[in-house]
Amino acid sequence: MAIEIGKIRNVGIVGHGGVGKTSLVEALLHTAGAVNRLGKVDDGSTTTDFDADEIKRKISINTALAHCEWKGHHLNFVDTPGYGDFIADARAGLRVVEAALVVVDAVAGVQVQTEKVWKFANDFDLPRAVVVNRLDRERADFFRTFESMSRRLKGRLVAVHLPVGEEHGFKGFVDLVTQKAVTYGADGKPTEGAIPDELADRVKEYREKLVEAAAETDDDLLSKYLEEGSLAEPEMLKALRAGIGQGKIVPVLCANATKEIGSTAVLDLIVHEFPSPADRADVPGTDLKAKQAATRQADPKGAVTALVFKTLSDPHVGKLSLFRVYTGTVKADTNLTNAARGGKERMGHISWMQGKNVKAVETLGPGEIGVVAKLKETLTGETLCDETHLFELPRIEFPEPAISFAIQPKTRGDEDKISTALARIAEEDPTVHYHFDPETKQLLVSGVGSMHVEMVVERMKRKYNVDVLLLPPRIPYKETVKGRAEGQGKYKKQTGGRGQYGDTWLRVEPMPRGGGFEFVDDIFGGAVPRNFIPSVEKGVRDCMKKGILAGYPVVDTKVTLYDGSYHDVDSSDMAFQIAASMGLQKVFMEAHPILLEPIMNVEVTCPSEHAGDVIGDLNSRRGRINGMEPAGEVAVVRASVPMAEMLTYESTLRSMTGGRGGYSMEFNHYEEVPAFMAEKVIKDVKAEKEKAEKH
Ligand SMILES: Nc1nc2c(ncn2[C@@H]2O[C@H](COP(=O)(O)OP(=O)(O)OP(=O)(O)O)[C@@H](O)[C@H]2O)c(=O)[nH]1
Ligand SMILES: [Mg+2]
Repeated sequence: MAIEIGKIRNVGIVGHGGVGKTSLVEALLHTAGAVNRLGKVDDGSTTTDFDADEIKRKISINTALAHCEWKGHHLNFVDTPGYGDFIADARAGLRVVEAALVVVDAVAGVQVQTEKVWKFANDFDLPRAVVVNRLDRERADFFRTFESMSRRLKGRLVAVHLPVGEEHGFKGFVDLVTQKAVTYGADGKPTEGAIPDELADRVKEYREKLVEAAAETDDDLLSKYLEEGSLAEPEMLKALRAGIGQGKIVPVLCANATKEIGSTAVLDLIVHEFPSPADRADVPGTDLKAKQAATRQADPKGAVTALVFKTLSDPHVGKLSLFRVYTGTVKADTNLTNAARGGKERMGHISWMQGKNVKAVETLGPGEIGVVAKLKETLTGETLCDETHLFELPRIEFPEPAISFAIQPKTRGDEDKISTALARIAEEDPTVHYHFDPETKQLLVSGVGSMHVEMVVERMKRKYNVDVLLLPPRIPYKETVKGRAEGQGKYKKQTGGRGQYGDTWLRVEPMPRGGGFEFVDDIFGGAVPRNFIPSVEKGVRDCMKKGILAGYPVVDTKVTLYDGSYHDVDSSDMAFQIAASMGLQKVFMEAHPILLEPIMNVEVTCPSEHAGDVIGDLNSRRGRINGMEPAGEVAVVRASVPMAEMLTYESTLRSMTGGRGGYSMEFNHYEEVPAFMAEKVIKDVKAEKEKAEKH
C-alpha cells in the first residue's frame, strides 16, 4: 500500500560541512525509534554516512536517505553533504523535498556553504527551519549566531527556542510557543518545567518578536495586533504555522544532535508545520507528446512521473537509482520509460532506503522516495514515466567542473580499465567529467575541487582496481604570429630513378584572436598546378596542428600560397606536402611567433576580512581584478587569471581563508604569454621532448 500523500513529509537536511547534519538525522531516527542505537559519525556508525570514503574521512560525500514514522506520519530525510566539493548533491536533494532543515553551527554561525544552500532552497521556493546545533561546544553562542543569520540570510528568521545553559552546561531550551522549558537530564530524558528566572526577560523579548512575526503574515491580523497590542493564542499559533508552511517565517531551533537534544521538537515541527507533497502546487514539466509545457496532479491513480536525483554504485548490487515519485504509483516488476531517451527501464525491486539498508515495497505513491537497482540507461536528473504518457520533469542542473588533472596509469595497459571506471564514476556523479585531450595527449579528469578529484582516484582503485597517478594538466597553449613574413619552401630529391620535386612560396600573417586559420590560394598562371594545391594546404594544416614554436597548435594565422614551381615528372602530392611544411616552419619563425595561453574567469567567495589577501594573491598570479562585491560578511571577487597560475589555487585559498573561501572558474579567452614565461614553456617542452626521445 502506498502511503497517503498527506501523511508524507520529505525533508532535506542541508548546511555547511561538519555542522552536524548526519548526526541530527541519526538523532531524529533514534528519537522516533527507527534505529535502536544512536550511531556516531566519529566511529563510522551512523545510518546515513555508510560509504567507505565517508567512514574514513568522517564527512558526508553522497546524499543518503533515511525515514521514520512520527505521530502517524512518514518522514523521509535526505541527508546531504556540506563540503564545497560535494555541494551539488545538496541542490539535487533539495529538488525532491518539500522543506529544508538548515543546520548551522553555534560557534561558527553562517558559513560559505550555509549561504549557498540557502540560495538553493530559495531556488526551489522551499519553506525551511534553522537548527542551531552544537550548542554544547565551547564558545557556542545562540544569540550571536541568531544575529549573524538575521543579517546574512534573507528571510524572516524567528527564534522559537532559546537555549537553557551554555557550552558544556547546555541542557535544553525554552519553547517560546508553549513558554515551557524542556531540559534533558543525565539519562537523556526530557522534562518539561517552568522558565528559569534568569531567562525571563529574554523570553519575553523573543516571544514578543514571535508574535509580531506571526501577525505580519496577514494584514488583518497585523492591524488587530497593532490596535490591541496582542493576539489571542490560537490565532497566533495558526498564523505562525501557516507562515512557516509558506516559507514566510523561518523558525530557529536549538539542538545538540549528539546528545539527541532538540530532536523531538524538530520531529514535531516537521509533522505539524512542514507541508506534505499534496500541499505543493501541481507538478510542472513538459508533455512530450504535445511538445509543450504542462502540469500534472499528484494523483496516485494518474500516470507515473518520477525523477532520479542520485545514482550510487553498490559493490554488490551495482547501480542504484534514488528517485522521487511525483505523480501516479510506481509498482514493483513493471516497466517505465526514460522520458528523454525513450528506452524502457525495468522497475524490478523497488525499496525504501534506510542508509545502506533497503526494504522492498510493492508500490511507491506520489510524494514517496525510493530506490531501484540496475536501471540500464537512466542518469541522475532524468525522468521516468509511463510509456503512454510521456512527461519530462525539469532536469537537475549541476555545476561545471572547476579543476582538471591529467591521469596516468601506474601499470601499462590499464588504459581500457581506466575508461570503464571513469565512465561508471561519471554516471554516478554528474560533476565528474573526463576527456582525452588530443592537444596535450592526456586523459583529463575534471571535478569541483581537488578533494573531489582525489576521491575519484581513490574510488577507481577501491571499486575498479585501477591505480592511477594524478598530474597537473598540461596547459593547452596555442601558437600564433604577431608579424608578417614570406619565403620559400622547396623539396627536391634526386635519388636514382624518379625524383621528388615541390616548390612553394608562402606568406604568413596574423589574424584577429579567435580567427582560427585561413589558407589562401593566390596562384596565377599555374606556377603550382591546380591538382597540387590541396597537397600544399594539407602540408600547411598538418604542420600547424603539430605546432612549430613549441609543439602547440597554431591558430589565428593566415597562410597564403602565392608562388611556386613544379616538375613534370618528379612533382607529387607528397613532395608538395613536404615543401609546404618546410616552408611554413621557416616563414612562421620569421613572423614573430608567440605563445597564447588560456585565461580563466575566476570568481572567489570569501569572508570579507580575507578579501584583501585574496586580491593580493590573484594579482601575484598575473590576475586582473574585474570587480568585487562585498555582500555583508562575504565578499565576491571576480578576476581574469591565466590558467597556468591557477593550478595550485585551491590549497592556497584554503589556507588563506581558513577553509572558508570557495571559487569557481571557467575558460574565457586566449592571450599572449609574456615573453619571459614563454621562454620557460618552450624550454620545458624541448627538455620533455629530448627526454622522451632518449627512452
Ligand atoms: N559537540 C558536539 N558535536 C557534534 C554535535 N553534532 C555533531 N557533532 C560532531 O560534529 C562532527 C560533524 O558531524 P556530522 O554529523 O558529520 O556533520 P555533517 O554536517 O553531517 O557533516 P558533512 O555531512 O560532512 O557536511 C562530528 O564529529 C560529530 O560528532 C553536537 O551537537 N555537539
Ligand atoms: Mg553529513
